[in-house]
Amino acid sequence: MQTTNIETILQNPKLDKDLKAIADKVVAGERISEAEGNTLFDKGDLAYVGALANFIREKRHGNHTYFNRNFHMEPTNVCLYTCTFCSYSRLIKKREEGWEYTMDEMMDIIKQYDDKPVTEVHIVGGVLPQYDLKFYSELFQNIKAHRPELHVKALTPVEYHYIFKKGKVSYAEGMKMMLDAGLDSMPGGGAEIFHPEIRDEIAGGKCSADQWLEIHEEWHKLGMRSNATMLYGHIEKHWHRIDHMERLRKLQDQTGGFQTFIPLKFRNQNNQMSHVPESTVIEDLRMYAISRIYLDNFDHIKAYWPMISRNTAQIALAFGVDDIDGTIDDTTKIYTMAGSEEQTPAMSTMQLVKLIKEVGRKAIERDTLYNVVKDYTDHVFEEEEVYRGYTSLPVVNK
Ligand code: V47
Ligand code: SF4
Repeated sequence: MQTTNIETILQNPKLDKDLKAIADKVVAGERISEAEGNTLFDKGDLAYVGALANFIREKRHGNHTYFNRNFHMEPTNVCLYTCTFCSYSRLIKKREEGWEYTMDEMMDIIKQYDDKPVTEVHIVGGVLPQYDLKFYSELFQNIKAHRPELHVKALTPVEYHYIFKKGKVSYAEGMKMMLDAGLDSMPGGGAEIFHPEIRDEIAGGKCSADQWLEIHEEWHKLGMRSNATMLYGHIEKHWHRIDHMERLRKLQDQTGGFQTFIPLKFRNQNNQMSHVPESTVIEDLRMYAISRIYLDNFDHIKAYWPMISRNTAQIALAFGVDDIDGTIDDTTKIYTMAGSEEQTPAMSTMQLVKLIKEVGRKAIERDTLYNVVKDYTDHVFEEEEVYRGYTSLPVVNK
């Protein structure tokens, strides 16, 4: 897909003067201010923000578009917190309808991937007392003992804050314990919207913005990497989004530990916010573009395809996005429960590569830390590869 060229934007004599000043800064590689971030939301139409974002994306990554081969594992879909946007919290009252895996059951899931060329397991789920510091330390150790090269990307500050408090250890001590147990990186979840005006209403009770940021900071201090998300498109205003990204940009200036920013589109099925309409595709693309422009110290912007559909993910590659997560193999149902179009979120490597190439980008398989695993530019898929494990596994459990 072809976006408006940045030269066309710059040469437009009718361009608003504030937007012209922002475009000049972007071309010069300068950082925009919080006020200018808000101006982008107020005045920047899709063609304008898309042109700026694509300029930055191509300057940083050319046509490269990254994905990895991963699978998701969720210890439980029951949670004692009551975030209003989440389909898990309602299950605490009807616990028997959910699942709570034991250590053996979780290791069984890991083992189902033994002959598959996945490089990462992404572990995230609800918060329950039995999943404590001891449980997760043992889980990480067991995964590493079984498959040392599998990258463990696990849990968010929501779980860490809970288990460290319960285990009476500081954030710094706790993160060191996780590192020693085998944790390789931290995914970006649990961030939602940082500003208390919104956070208290939709995610009251779980870790605060400062606690979320502090746990990432401790992790970065150990020399380790993590991601950051933002749940947008519900009751927040545009300035809350800029405030959220500003807090991330500040921490990133200090630590440099974030790899990727992932705007997560709010989906309204099966939760207490079903009355809140979802954002339009235009708004989703503007969100990707503005995050690419604002977060000048983040290397990557990711579109999480199960939440926005494959078509929107494809278009997003022209609006600042350079990463579309992975083959995923979601063994559970968090995204389907929240209203994702994807009934069984899994794409084969072949499908992902095709999706990227169809819009004229280069498909690059990466590992979690963005080391290149394979450049698919000239790769022609042989039929046998489909059977050798380049496809995804079917859904393996409940
Ligand atoms: O924190 C929950 C979100 C997140 C809904 O780091 C919802 O690579 C939309 O963080 N509508 C967890 N979103 C997922 C996550 C993630 C996903 C993919 C990649 C990475 C990464 C991280 O899911 C939660 C919450 O913000 N979520 N309910 C919903 N109704
Ligand atoms: Fe629990 Fe996370 Fe859902 Fe909140 S978003 S209810 S913390 S699983």
